[in-house]
Amino acid sequence: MIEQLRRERPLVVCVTNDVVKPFTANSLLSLGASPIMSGEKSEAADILKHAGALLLNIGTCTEDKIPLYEEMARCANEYNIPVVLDPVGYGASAFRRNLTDKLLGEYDIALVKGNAGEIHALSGREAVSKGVDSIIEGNTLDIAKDAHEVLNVPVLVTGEMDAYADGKEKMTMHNGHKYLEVITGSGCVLGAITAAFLALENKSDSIADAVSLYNIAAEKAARSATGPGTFAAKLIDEIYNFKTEDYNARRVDVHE
Ligand code: ATP
Ligand code: TZP
Ligand code: MG
Ligand code: MG
Repeated sequence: MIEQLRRERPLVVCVTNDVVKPFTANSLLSLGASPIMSGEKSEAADILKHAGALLLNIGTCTEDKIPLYEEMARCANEYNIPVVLDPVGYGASAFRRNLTDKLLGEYDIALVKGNAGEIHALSGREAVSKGVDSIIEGNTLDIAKDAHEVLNVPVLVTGEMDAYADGKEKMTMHNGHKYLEVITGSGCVLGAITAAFLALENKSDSIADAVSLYNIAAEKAARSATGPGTFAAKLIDEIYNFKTEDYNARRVDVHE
């Protein structure tokens, strides 16, 4: 799919947080996709008309931006474009919970992705996030399956072991590097990359391909990084240089 992606260069509309916009746009460009960041409700229909996917990341959303998120979701649904929702900090505040619950309740979401604390709380369990960081120890596959059962949408839970659950597939993915925990936006960027893959084909393989590519790129970047700063730059290089053979050489996925 990576070759198809580089040929098709799908447009990914990103309504995302202020912390991660350049990192997200650079990662999508390195991948071969075409990013546009937007914060303007009145352009939703115009830009989504040509888009392959929409990313909604609530990381720095404010009350006045709720109509923007809703209009983007509405237009994407109208045009049948997959929507990836990243409920950043879901457990951290009532504002984040109410916004996420509204988006999930009123629009078709192709994928909810978040860290273990966010998705655990999203299933109606006790909120165990500290700000945007997960502090939960639970098994990500159990958390993904639980959330899928409650929400009835495909769910990706990230962490040292990533886990995915939809109506047909339950699986874990085991690539990645601990440097991803110490750069801000590593989860947010993965949300954008899954959106780019879903722009090509909306199936569970698309998610697994996206997660594995990103985490294998991270493993390769970590080989020559001297710390989180150099790692972040090398991660973009390794996304850019990723080859199909890298999957064969390093990928570790386990299907239930
Ligand atoms: P948090 O804010 O809690 O860090 P997040 O939204 O940034 O959450 P993560 O769960 O850190 O998201 O996941 C982001 C990426 O980092 C995913 O690709 C995941 O596989 C990877 N990752 C996270 N922790 C590790 C780890 N300890 N080892 C390997 N890869 C990891
Ligand atoms: N604060 C609001 S959004 C954000 C921070 C630090 C970025 C979170 O990024 P990630 O990828 O979820 O760690
Ligand atoms: Mg993080
Ligand atoms: Mg996150």
